[in-house]
Amino acid sequence: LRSKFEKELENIKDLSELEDVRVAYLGKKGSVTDLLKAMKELSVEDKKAFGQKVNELKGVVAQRIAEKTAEMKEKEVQKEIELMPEFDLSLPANLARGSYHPVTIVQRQCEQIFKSMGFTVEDYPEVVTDYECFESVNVPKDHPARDMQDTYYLTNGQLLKSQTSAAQNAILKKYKDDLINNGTPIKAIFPGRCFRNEATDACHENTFFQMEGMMVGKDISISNLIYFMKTMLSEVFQKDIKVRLRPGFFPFVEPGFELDISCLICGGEGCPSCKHSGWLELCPCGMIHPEVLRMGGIDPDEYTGFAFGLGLTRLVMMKYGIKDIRDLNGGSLKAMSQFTDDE
Ligand code: FA5
Repeated sequence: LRSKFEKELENIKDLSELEDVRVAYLGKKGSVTDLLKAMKELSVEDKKAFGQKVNELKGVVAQRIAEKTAEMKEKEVQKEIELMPEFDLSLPANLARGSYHPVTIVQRQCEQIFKSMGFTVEDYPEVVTDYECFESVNVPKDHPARDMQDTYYLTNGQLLKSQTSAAQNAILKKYKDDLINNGTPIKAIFPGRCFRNEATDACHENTFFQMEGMMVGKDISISNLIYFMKTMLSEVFQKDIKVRLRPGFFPFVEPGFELDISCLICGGEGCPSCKHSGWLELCPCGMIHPEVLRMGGIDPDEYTGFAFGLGLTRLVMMKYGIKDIRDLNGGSLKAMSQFTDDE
């Protein structure tokens, strides 16, 4: 049987023939298996000697098949290599590289700026509850301020985050113990994508990015807020930017402000990008409302803080002179590849 097997093995041309041979010898009805089955007819003494021989044979057959399999596979690879066209190593390589989206570039710059001032960078889901997005930031159900943002509600009762303020409550709760027990001020930024059912125009999209920031501690005041806003803007633009601060209403801050920047597309003359006003609403902000602190587990009689909600996508428009915000979601790889992160 062994020599018959060796002969058959020699004549094999490919892996499927090899598999046939394996089945013919080692399969359920294979010759070697048959020999093992026949053992039950033998006397106890014969069984021992015969069994040993058959098992040896089985081992050899299995090993030879494994060797042959490796040999055949190697041959197939060699054949494929021979069939391949020759490589021309002198051909120029395709050096086209992907690029970051300008929002990513500016978001990372902002993160670096705030990290260097001791802020942590937080991530937060895009699908949130009504409590996170509204109630926990002092916008109860039926509050008229809900009309300020046309929100996309999901059928399961959750919603697409319409503002990064949705993370305020969770972040206050995350760091409050460190504030209360160790006196470590809360300093966090949380960039994120927001969704609103807006009629779109040159400065409004239904999907856009904001970057929220918060600082809470003892004696935090409006001057801290103004300092961080100014530093961030001068670092991002690398030049002095004309800004104006005017009163603004948001239920989660008191007092609240609108921080506008002079439109860099038209130099403040008025154009579609700034709705012809010369100014662009960029970063509403204010002192965190006592109720918001309380809902975050922080005593407003002991601690104060500021919060801001930077319009990150609008900041990108201004930084790169992009006239229409919709171009940033247009999906043109060619347009987006102009921006590099070393600017
Ligand atoms: C808010 O979303 C507040 N949560 C911001 C805030 C946070 C205030 C903390 C106070 C304290 P508002 O809806 O104005 O506010 O949006 C903030 C900024 O996001 C705007 O100034 C603007 O720059 C940007 N923004 C708002 N809506 C759009 C939109 N549809 N398309 C592009 N950018 C937008």
